[in-house]
This record gives sequence, structure tokens and C-alpha cells, in this order.
Amino acid sequence: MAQEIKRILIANRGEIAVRIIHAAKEMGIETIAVYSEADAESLHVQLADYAVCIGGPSPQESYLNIPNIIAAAEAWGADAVHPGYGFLSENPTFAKIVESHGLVFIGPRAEHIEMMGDKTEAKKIAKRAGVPLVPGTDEPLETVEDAKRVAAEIGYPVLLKAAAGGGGRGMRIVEDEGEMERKFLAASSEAEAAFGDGRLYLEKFITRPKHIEVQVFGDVHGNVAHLYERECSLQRRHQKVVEEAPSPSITDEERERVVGYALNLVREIGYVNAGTVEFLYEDGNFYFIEMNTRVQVEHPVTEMVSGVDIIKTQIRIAMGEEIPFLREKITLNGHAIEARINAEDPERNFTPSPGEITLLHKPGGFGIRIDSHIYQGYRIPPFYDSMIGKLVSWGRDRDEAIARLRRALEEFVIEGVKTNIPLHLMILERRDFLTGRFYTNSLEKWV
Ligand code: MV4
Repeated sequence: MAQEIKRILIANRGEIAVRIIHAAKEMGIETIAVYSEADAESLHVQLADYAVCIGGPSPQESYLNIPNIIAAAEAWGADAVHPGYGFLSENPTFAKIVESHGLVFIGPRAEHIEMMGDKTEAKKIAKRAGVPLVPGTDEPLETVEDAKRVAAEIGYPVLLKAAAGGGGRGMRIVEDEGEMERKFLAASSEAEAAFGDGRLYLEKFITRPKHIEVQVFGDVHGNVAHLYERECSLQRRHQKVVEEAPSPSITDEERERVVGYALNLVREIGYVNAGTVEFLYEDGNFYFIEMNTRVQVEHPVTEMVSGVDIIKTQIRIAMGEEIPFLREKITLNGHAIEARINAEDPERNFTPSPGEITLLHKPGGFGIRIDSHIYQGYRIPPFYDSMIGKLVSWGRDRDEAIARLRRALEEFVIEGVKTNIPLHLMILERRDFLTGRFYTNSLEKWV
């Protein structure tokens, strides 16, 4: 069962590549960075033990280029691959190819990535595990007529979603039957273009939910565990902006209920490695929406309140070990908040703002963590997403975490590119943020 891991290839870039290098180093494991021609000056290239250029600037040529990544792993003697998030992290074919080359994939089994990638399949499994779902279909819709019939049964408004989706693409709110045909065709062609799969399903549209997700783990010995929840309701255009742990707006009874649902799903499928089970929350009820089979951008807030290193846990599970904290009672300690720092221009509708960082001062001090790959003189390439780091604060309670995050945001100096730091400062001023009265539609109203 035990798999020796002595050298990990990191099939990613940016802050998450750096984060994985940190974890590997602390475990005495060597790392191989791969990088695109646009990332030669990137921090992950400098920090890794080995670095291999795998292709041109576009993701297709490099971070999504499976043959080149596998060739790099073989030539540089990797025994495992960590996919990070995004790129190939939820591509079941990649997981299979990695394993078929005798390399350990640091993530779930390909079969579980595939299962959860089909959102209707995921709902069927959640239903079987007794996890509550939003009223709607757990089979793809055959026709517009089918959609109208189901919507009439459950009542408008409804939400059309892409079976192959996630992240809001191929999603449409339908207010009444008159809109159905047009929205159905629009959502289906968007899904076809984005995922090569136009299949849709439908749910009752929850108008004012919170987005709450549970950090879960399974190991090859059949053990399961959780590290409680994160609240990720503040999003814009389906990109999360602020995340925190624990959620400021659920009771301890609700917390126990939602982690129970998440563990039932993990147990039902015999899931292995780290995952996130996503729920909508409204009026004391949780509704499963999807499961992510990767490490998430916002994992640090969970690490800060649980004391568990999630990346190391992933590596240990991939080595065939038991979940390391099984025999401990994990209790939540204090509160953590993450602000995603993006190079984008708040004055120009948050359009990306790549370019050279001419002056940088990173804040620090007690209770501040920065996960980032930027440095003074670094040139942010225009080919990838605009997130340049994450500023995470920890406090003994939520008020202290907020005050600390505000202090650190005010101390942060990034010149040469525009950033969303002013947006974060605005959020921290909102009364509804301070009181925990915010929902998935709040941020769009505030900006
Ligand atoms: C929903 C929902 C309301 N009702 N499902 C967005 C991305 C995907 N992970 C799930 N999402 C949602 N699913 C039901 N049944 C609200 C969201 C949602 C959202 C929807 C429309 C516009 C903006 C949104 C922002 C966050 C969540």
C-alpha cells in the first residue's frame, strides 16, 4: 500500500505552486517546477529543486500540455505529480495518464474526479447518501418541453445549469415559462462551447443563499475526516473574493449537520484525498450543489483555524498513509479571513492589470499570512488569471481577524499595477459584512 514519494512534479504555477513547494520542502521531499515561456522569472521556478520549461505562454501549450508534463516528470525522475487547482486538477484523463506512467497522482481517483465532474451524477450520488438537494432534476433535461414541465412542477424562478459545468458557465436564471426556450438554448450553446457538452439540468433558484463548503478527506484505508466549513458567499462574476472560517452565520447545530452531510457523501463513494463539498444555505437549510475534487484557493482559512496543513495531508494520503489527524479531536481555534489580491483595475470594471510590480511592500506581523508568488520587479504575465496572492488574517475572534486584515491591507504597497485592495477595504466597511448578513448576491450590489 505504501508509496514512496521522494520527488514531486508540480503541474501548476503561481502561488499554489509555491505553496506546494513549501509543504514538500518541510517533508524532505524534492520538487520539480514546470513553467511556460512566460513564467521563466516566476518564484516557483526559483524555489523548486529542478525546473523544466514545458512550452509556450498559452495554457494549452504548457500547463495543459499533458505529453510535455509527463515527459518532464519522467526525464527529471518524479515519483508523484501534484496538480494544484485549475488547469489539469480535475481532468480525469490526466489523473489516469499520470498513474499509467507509474507516477502517484496527488489527488483523488480518476473515477471520482469523473463522477463529480458530471454535476447530475454528483447529485444522484448525494441523494443516495441522504444528502439534501435543491428541488430540481438529477438527470439531464432532454428537451425545452422537459424543462418547462419540471419548472412548472417546482415553481419559478428556476436555474438552468450545465451538467459538465461549475463556475457559472452555461448557467441561466429563468423567471417564467416565456423565457425558458431562449434561456435554454443560450445556456446549452454556452455549455457546449465551454465544455463540449451542452447537457443541462434545472434547479429551483434559491434567491438569497449563502455559499458554505466543507473541507473533507478520505484515505485508502477507508477513513474519512473533515475540517469544518468555509463561508464563501462574497463572489463577483463567479470568482470568490473573500472567504472565511468558520462561517459567521450558522449555529453549532447547523455546523454539525452540514459536516455530517459532507462526510456521508465522502463515505458513500469511498473518496480518497482532499475534497470540498459545496452547499447553499438558506433559512437553516443546506442544499448540496457540487463537490470539488481538488485543493481549493481558499484552503488557508481552514488551515489557520484547524492547525492542519492541507497540502501535507494530501501528500501523506497519496503515500498510502492514514489521515494524520484521525485520532485527534480537531477544534476550531479563532477566526480566519482571506482576501484574494488580484491585479485588476477597480476603476475599469476590474479588467486585468498585468505588468511590472515596481514597488512592493508586503505586510506582516502576528496573525498575517501571505500566500503569493510576487516580488518587486516581477512582471505579471497577461496569459493567466489575475490573482497575484492571498492575504489571510487570523484572530482570536472575527472582530480581531477583520481589524487585522484591514491593518494589513492598509500596509500593503503594490505599485506598477492596479489591484483590488480598495475593494477589500470597502467590503470591510460594510455594515452587512461586519454583522454576517451577506449572501451570494451581496457583493455585486455593493460595488
Ligand atoms: C445556485 C444558486 C441559487 N440556486 N443554485 C453559482 C456557481 C455554482 N457553483 C453554483 N452557483 C449557484 N447555484 C440554486 N439552485 C446560486 C448560485 C450562485 C449564483 C447564481 C447566479 C448568479 C450569481 C451567483 C453567485 C453565487 C452563487
